[in-house]
Amino acid sequence: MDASTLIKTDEKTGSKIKEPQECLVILLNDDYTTMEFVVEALVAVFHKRLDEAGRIMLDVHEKGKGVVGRYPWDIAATKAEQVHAAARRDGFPLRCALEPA
Ligand code: TYC
Repeated sequence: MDASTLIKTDEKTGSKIKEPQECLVILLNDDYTTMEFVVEALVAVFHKRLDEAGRIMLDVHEKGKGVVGRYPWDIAATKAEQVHAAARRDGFPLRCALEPA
């Protein structure tokens, strides 16, 4: 077992199941959010350096989506919500998705 999985016992079958403890935050491209806003969000919410934030933003812009980072589920959900709230506030449709690491 690595540090990203938690062994739990299935209540019905008694079998051991592995539950992912961490997840990836995936940033999704759209046609409306400004590049500047995305870079600022990556710096403010994910504490990326400016050069790294710019690289992630451009990668997502070109490929459609990209990994921002790997976090425990609750921290990832909070960060995604912070991005969504800031985007809503500024009228942008920017979205993040979470997926098991
Ligand atoms: N595609 C956007 C634009 O051209 C920029 C953008 C990049 C938006 C990354 C979202 O996750 C994103 N203004």
